[in-house]
Amino acid sequence: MTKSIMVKTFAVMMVLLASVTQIACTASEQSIPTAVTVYKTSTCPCCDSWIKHMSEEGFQVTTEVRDNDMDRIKATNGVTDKLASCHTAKVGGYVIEGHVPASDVKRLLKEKPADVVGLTAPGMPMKSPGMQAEGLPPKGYDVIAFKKDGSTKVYTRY
Ligand SMILES: [Cu+2]
Repeated sequence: MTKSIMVKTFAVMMVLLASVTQIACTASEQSIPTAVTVYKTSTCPCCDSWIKHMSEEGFQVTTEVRDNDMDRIKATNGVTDKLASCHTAKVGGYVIEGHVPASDVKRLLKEKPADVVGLTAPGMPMKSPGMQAEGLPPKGYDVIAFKKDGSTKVYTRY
């Protein structure tokens, strides 16, 4: 009798342990930070603010200061003058130019469009993450997707 209760208790404990382990694994899979490399100049405070925004949104950001190399980095990543902003970032094989909200980067990485090179917020939109006070919503600009064939389309309108 006692032995049977012990066996049952042990079985219940194993089931509980298994489900706890499963929950823990699921949670850690979801929280693995996505690596982002950001190329910027040393004199760009708004780039640093965007990096902070991305870090807070769960990305693991590596910063590369390239004071004399930004034109070449943009050119080799398909960022034309018309598409250009301050910093240029690489994440999951995509190019992220300028003050693109983290939510758009997350959507891009989820959708994984094969024809898209990257996203850009051309220029320096005043109401974008990194350009305005923290926590305010993006407003008054478009995030543009630029494609392998050279075409562009509006990805998100703010
Ligand atoms: Cu900027």
